[in-house]
Amino acid sequence: MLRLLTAGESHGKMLLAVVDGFPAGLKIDAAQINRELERRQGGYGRGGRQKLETDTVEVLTGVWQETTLGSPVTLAVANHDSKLERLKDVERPRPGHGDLTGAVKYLGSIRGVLERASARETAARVAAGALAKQLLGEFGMSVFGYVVALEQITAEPRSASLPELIALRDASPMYTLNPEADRQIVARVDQATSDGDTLGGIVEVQVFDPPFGLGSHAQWDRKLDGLLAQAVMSVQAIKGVEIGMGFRAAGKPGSQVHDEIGYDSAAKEGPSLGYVRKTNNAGGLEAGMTNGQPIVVRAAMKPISTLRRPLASINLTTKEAESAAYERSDVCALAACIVIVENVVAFTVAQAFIDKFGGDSLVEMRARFEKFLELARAR
Ligand code: EPS
Repeated sequence: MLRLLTAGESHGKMLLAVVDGFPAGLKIDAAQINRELERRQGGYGRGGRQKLETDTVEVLTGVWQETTLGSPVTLAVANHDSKLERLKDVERPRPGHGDLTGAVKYLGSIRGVLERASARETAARVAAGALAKQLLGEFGMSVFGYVVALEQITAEPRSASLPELIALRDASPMYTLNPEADRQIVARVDQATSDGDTLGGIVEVQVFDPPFGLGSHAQWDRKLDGLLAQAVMSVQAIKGVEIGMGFRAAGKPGSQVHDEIGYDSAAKEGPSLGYVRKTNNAGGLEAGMTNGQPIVVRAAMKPISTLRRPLASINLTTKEAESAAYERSDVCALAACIVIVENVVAFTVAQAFIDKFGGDSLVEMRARFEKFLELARAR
């Protein structure tokens, strides 16, 4: 079983990810983890914090001669802006943040909650997801995410080869696949910046070439669509998750939703095992199991809850009406959001992969993976 715990406050010493149950025998590429961390810091509309940080990973445990041992892998990302002990408490909770709920629940300070509720925690989840991507890569899978809408502006994705799409996304200020939409998006973020407001949007992730049979129909908490929804919904500021056609499927008849099944023996050696589909409205998941098509997950990010022009709130001590506190923040963190969701999806798929093929060593996993494919092709 692959598990992840993260620890750390936004302005504490560091963020930590403890990855337990990661197989032995994978040569870790720390530069690839750093590239994901760098991508998380990017995108148009980010705040001042990202100018202070250059997130890089330090692998503290679980590795010998750059190769995993099967023991817990601890990944650390240091905070340069580490000043928690000097920071004062906050009195005026921000609507939409964890300030009020956490201070009441823990009978304590707002500072003690916001430091952990902050999206800075996602640096640890991205580091763990980047490690998971390396494992998925060993079995031919790739995970690719992009922004599809900012507020009301849609950025329709292009179709091209994966390397071309990656280059297009990485050149985009909002990590979209649509340079025309980018011009409108940049103008809208500039407008929100001068208004003291914030913006959200929609992101989409695809996992290419997953094998058949990840997840299970047999029990509710083993269904991979449910596990993906939980993991993605837990990302800060996410308010909606869809698989494949998602909410749009509710507005169509079954004949326009379900992906008709064909067989093409020429595709037998590929992830579909020859069971081909003309559409992928199911987003690669039927009855909580992968069906050999790409996994497609979409998520809706609300606008960040820290507004430079603050909303109405109260003073938590006096209970008098006051406007909410403002702390340095982002106007739009949608580009960071897609990097986070991409890596959270990668980690969840790696968990399902290890459930199916075991997680002691890469060598054993590979043997079991090949055997399963051989048996499934003969099915
Ligand atoms: C973030 C770091 C934080 C915020 C943001 C995300 O740093 P600071 O609070 O020092 O500016 O910029 O966190 C929030 C949006 C939030 O609401 O807490 C990061 O590294 O992603």
